[in-house]
Amino acid sequence: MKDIDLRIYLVTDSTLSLGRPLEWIVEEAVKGGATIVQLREKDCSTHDFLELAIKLREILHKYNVPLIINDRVDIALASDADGVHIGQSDMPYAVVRKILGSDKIIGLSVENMEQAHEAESLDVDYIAVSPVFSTNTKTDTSDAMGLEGVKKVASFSKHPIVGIGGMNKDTIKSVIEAGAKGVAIVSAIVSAESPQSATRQLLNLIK
Ligand code: TZP
Ligand code: MG
Repeated sequence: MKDIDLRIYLVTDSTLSLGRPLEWIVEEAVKGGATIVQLREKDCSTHDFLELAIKLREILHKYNVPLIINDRVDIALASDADGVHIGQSDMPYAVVRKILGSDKIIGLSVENMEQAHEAESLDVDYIAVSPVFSTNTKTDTSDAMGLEGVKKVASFSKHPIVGIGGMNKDTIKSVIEAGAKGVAIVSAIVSAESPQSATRQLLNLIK
């Protein structure tokens, strides 16, 4: 098993960055203690997505923080990112693993108990319980799994768990107490006035 620090897992969203450059948001968050970063841009051309991935990889490697690419295996390969995060309707895990090889990180979102059980047969590096709480950031989700969902999955899963959806200063401690190794956060960092101090505060809550 790879040793990945999942504690504060920043997930990007340019549309929520209040006009500030993504590179700045990411570097600030990392200075505040973000432990892993996922580039997740839904309205971005392939050209711009790759350019961003290459820029972020450069920044993150200075800090020794892994870069994960949402969905796009081709972008991950082209930017030499550290891994890919896939959802249930993306390229299947086995195919992604075959393309990326054993050293890269692959994370998988699970949206219900059945999917969490299915993930037991896969060598994914972590699973994301998605969403833990409903959130305005992503509204086309399955029903929220809640803290009970995190607890249940943690009770049988061999995989490290991150919680995603509604992760903020009021919720993250309980998600970690429910058995998650980390929390994947969009708006509470990306839209914060100071992404650096927001991240530092969040990390302190679960240290
Ligand atoms: N997947 C499930 S919920 C979500 C994603 C990408 C968005 C989480 O955003 P926020 O702002 O941290 O609730
Ligand atoms: Mg996806």
